[in-house]
Parts: sequence; C-alpha cells; structure tokens
Amino acid sequence: MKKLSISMIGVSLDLGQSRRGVDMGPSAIRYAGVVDRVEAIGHQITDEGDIHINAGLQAENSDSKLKNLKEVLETNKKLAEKVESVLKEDKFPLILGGDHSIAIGTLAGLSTKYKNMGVIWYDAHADLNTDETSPSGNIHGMPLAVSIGRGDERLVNLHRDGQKIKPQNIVIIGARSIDSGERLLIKELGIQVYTMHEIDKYGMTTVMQKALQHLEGNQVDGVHLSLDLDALDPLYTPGVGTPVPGGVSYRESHLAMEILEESGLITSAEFVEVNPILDERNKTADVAVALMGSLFGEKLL
Ligand code: EXY
Ligand code: MN
Ligand code: MN
Ligand code: MN
Repeated sequence: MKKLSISMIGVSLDLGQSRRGVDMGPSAIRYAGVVDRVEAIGHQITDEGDIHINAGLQAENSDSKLKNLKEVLETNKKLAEKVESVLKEDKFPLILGGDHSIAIGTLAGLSTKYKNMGVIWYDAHADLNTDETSPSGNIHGMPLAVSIGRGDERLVNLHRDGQKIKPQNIVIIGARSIDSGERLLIKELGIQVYTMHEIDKYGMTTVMQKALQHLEGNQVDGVHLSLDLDALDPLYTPGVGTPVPGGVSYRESHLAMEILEESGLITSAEFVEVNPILDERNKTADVAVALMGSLFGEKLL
C-alpha cells in the first residue's frame, strides 16, 4: 500500500442512540494504540483531537422520532467541515466514533470532493431508517438513508445540500438485523446487500470481490469504508450498543480489510460504535485497531 498521510478525527458523540458511553469510543481506540500501530506500518498519522459538543446528559426524550436532533446536527456540521478541510490538505480522513450517526457528517464532508463515491457499509444493520420508519427514533439507525437524501431535510441538507451518495454505489456487508422500512427502501432502490447468509454461503472473499467489482463497474471516484464494530459477532466485539448474535468472525473481518487494502480503492474510513462502558477490558477497541492494521497494509509475514 502506498504510504498515506492520515488525519485522525475523533467524534465523541453518544446522542445518536440511547446507551451512554460510546462518546468515549475515540479515547478507547487511542488507548488501544492506533497511532503506534499505523505508524509502524510506515504511514504518517496526525491526531486532530475530538469533535465534542458541550451537551450534558440529555433527558431521555423518549417520544421523539429524532432523538437529540439538535446535538446530532451540531456535531455533524462540525465534522463535515473538518472532513472537508482535511481533504483540501490531501490527507486520508480516518474518523473514530462515537455512534454511527456521525457518518452523516463524514459522508457530507467527503461529498464535497467525491462526486461518485462508493460506500462499503460493514454493519449488522442497514442504518437506512428515516424518522418515519425508525422503530427507535435513534439517529444512529438513519445515516445511510440521510446520505441518499431520505429523511428529515435538516439532516439531509446538513452541509452543502441534497443527496450525497448514489444508492447504486452502496454495498452493505454483514447485515442481519434489517427493519421493514429499510427492506422496502433496499428493494425500491436495488441497494446491494450481502447479509450473513451470503457471507456464509459464498465466503468473505467472493463477497468482497463482488462488492468491489460492483463499485468499480460504476466508475466510483473513491470508496469510503464505514465500519460499525457491531458487524462482528459479539463474541469478538462485545462493547457495542446494539449487538446482534451470528456476526462476522474476527478472521473474516481481517480478510475483508486485507482485500480492501489490496484493491487500493479505499480513500477514507470510519470505525464506529465502540462503547468501552459495555466492553470487556477494551477488547472492542483492540479489535478496531487490529482491523485498521489490516486495512492500512499490515502483513502477516
Ligand atoms: N434498526 C434499528 C433502529 O433504527 O433503531 C437499530 C439501529 C442500530 C444502528 C447501529 C449503528 O448500527
Ligand atoms: Mn459531553
Ligand atoms: Mn451502524
Ligand atoms: Mn450496527
């Protein structure tokens, strides 16, 4: 892999969902040694610190269809601007979550540069809900819908305006918990989804090759990896807010990262949903950093 100049941006946000603690994800990932790990491979990495809005513990506004919208908007506006400025310096954006609602800001920022960007959504969930379809009102279940222009227009038009990502440029990998509204959207738009069934049936190598062939066929001008640690089985990543049994294994995930690295197509990445409060001795952050090692070209030999 060519040597990168990486800008690492932490986003300490846990208000996109209801289990406190994932705002400490960036610290947990730093504690797991991300900077040393990436430098040991030969890349340059600058820690840009954390985007953090000063919101005390929010009273649970349980009836809302868009919980903590104000704080989620404010955080993602700052993130989109930061990503845009990092891109202008020709750096590789590496974003650390924080809950998955931060992908709203990441994708909005990336879209200021990439006009036909591919997105690999490595996740147990589709994150394709809108305020109308969400069963929870948690915005961390909506970022992919927002990125294709669906949902509340304050989220969709967060930075610059309108649709950012084309549905045909999305590939979801590892899904095993998809709500009814999300299934309708996937069918309506023909979004590529490789659930755990396809991974079991065809194997991770074939799934990743098909995913990359699909994106290359669309002549994408960059590929963003949005990796939700809950894509892995909770045996490997217990420290996540919405664990779902029967997930991707530790080695399958390393293989996926190694295949992405070999492709040379990845232009940005984010690792989200690490919640040290729910974790076993920082195990989930350790896995996140190990997977970054494979994504950035660490070799076994
Ligand atoms: N689909 C459910 C919802 O929308 O509430 C669960 C979403 C979990 C989202 C996590 C980040 O992947
Ligand atoms: Mn706070
Ligand atoms: Mn997610
Ligand atoms: Mn998820």
